[in-house]
Amino acid sequence: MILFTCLFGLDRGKGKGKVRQLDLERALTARDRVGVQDMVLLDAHNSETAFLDNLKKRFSEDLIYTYIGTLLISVNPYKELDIYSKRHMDIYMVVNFYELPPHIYALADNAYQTMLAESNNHFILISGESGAGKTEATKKILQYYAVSCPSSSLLNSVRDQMLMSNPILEAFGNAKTLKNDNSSRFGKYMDIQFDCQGDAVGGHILSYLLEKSRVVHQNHGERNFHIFYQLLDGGDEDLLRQLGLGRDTQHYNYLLQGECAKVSSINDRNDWKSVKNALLVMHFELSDIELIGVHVQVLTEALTYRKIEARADEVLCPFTVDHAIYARDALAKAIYGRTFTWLVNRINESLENQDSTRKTVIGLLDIYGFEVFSVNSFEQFCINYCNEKLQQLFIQLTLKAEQEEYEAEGIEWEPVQFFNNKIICDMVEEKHRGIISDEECLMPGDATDLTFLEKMEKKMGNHPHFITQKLADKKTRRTLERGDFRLLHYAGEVTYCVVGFIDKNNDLLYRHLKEVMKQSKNSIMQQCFSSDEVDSRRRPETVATQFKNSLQGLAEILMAKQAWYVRCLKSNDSKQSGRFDDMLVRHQVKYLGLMEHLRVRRAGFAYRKRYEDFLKRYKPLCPDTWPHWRGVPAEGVERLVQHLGYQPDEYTMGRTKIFIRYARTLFATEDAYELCKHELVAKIQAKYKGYR
Ligand code: AOV
Ligand code: MG
Repeated sequence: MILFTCLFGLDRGKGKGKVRQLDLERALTARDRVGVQDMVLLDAHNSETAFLDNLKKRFSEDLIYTYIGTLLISVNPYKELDIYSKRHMDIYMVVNFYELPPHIYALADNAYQTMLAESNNHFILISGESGAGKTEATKKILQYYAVSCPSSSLLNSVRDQMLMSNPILEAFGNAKTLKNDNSSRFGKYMDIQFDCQGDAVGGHILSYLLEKSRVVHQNHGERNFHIFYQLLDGGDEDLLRQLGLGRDTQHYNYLLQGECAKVSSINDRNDWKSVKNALLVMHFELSDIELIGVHVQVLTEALTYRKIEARADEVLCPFTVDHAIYARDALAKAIYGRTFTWLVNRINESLENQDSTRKTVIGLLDIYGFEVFSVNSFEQFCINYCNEKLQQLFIQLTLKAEQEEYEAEGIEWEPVQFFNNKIICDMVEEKHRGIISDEECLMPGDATDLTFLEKMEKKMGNHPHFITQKLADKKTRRTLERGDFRLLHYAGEVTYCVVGFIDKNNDLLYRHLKEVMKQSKNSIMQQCFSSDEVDSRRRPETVATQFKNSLQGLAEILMAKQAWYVRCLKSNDSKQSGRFDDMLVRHQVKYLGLMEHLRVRRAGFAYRKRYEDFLKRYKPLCPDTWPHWRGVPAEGVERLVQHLGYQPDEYTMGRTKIFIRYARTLFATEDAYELCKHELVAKIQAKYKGYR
């Protein structure tokens, strides 16, 4: 019954015996072909092979989504699927989670409906390695909210702006890497604010550590940020002339290092149009009306560094060429990074909701995924550490919290073992002992990359997740170059080259460059380089420490909200549609802890509600408890579920909450509640008629 409901979304309780029989047969045949849509329903639920088979079966039928309870797995199809139309949105809006094939819209809708019913805050954590589909998933969710939530024409502009913030930030913050043609090079957390009617009324974006070094250097096969190529390809002649730019990317050292200015999957010219349009919708209008268009202004800023290169050189005349190049690069990075921050602030101003009525939010988290290249540097270290933190958050919120809750509620429970990556997070961030404790980098003068490495060796020589050349023989057979260190991350081993660590971590900009920038006639630059900073003699915190603190802040924001998870899996490493690489997927399933999650889910309970809340909502369903139950809430709940005919295996009573094993049980109760509500309303209406 569950199965057939799940597969075909048929109405519960409808239909005649014979028809149902046929449907069941159909369902069983279909199950063979398309697998089960919730891993919890797998027969061999302990088997990783069965788990993978199910994913693969579904993938080959273009069914990229599969649940583990309420967690959504998404396998990147690397092709456009016809499952994201308005029609699809409409269907998912009105039907229960389990009654239709799994979908990102179903998860989005579930979070939204829960937010409305319980007036609390939520977030959707979208994770997976580079190229797995996080950014695409985020966009789909945002579109769902923008298109399908109730609307009043007044608010439409907020929605448009929310949607439009995307192409702008992607243009400035994404780039082609070897892993992904549209790889996010910054972390993004976006709150969507809803009023009590469920209207999207505002938003706010937090951005995390942009990979600035890309502005001045790209590895072979990679590009600078999209915006540069878009501008050169799509910008009209006047604009380019005004900026003193030519179309040919070959003229620009900052754009040609990767030797792949043209990417087949990317149409820079069209993207430029979208970005331009988005900037218009976002009202990028500055006060000076002589200026041609807002967008031009902004982009001029983003690109000013070209002009300033010359200025920097002038200022740095007495320096050696290397020094000048270094200073120029540092300035270019600073300008780009600060302009990006300015851009995010500017977008936040347009998304801001002014009125002070109570709002609830759904947060969307889309960060850069775990990545390993042939050479990995400080940037990969930060990105992978960030993923480590998110995995830790996931573990804390699901595997750990879930099991601890059963224990606290006195429910009989066989603990499920899992790898806790806290040990790796600690290794990175522990005070004095961790990799990014600040002392090394802030040591004036004599700290070099190699002394930094030596210090790490001393501190972490015995750590099971840390290896350098000196220690390599003891711990592993694989050789390491001098100057490399290897971390055993939750998602796999990564060898980092220490060269450049100290410099990138300090991220210093010559003081006089800041002064020059402060004097810029350009108002954005003036905002980016404030007097306070130039005048201040205080040494700023290192990049890694700032990043650590901002991630800590993020974790706190998230912990205060109810979590939903999308786990994105990469189907293959060559961006090919229809190819399901078993080894690759198996590896991801393993390190993401999906089997453990399933185990906890299966042995555990899909839903739980505090006795008071359960009773409050459902007491109209039982004459014993309606309208005023007098007695302990737990007893009231017991009567209520007896009356509803819950079977012993369907629920259990904890200290403060009722735990319901299957989603279908709760859905049936919820349906009964809806029916009862309607009957009640009809009764009241009838009575009212009688009075007239
Ligand atoms: P990521 O965000 O997880 O990587 P993306 O969301 O950018 O990965 O996805 C990479 C590419 O995979 C996209 O550009 C699409 O071509 C394809 N893709 C992903 N999801 C879908 C989908 N649902 N349907 C069709 N194609 C899809 V990174 O930002 O690199 O960590 O830093
Ligand atoms: Mg991304």
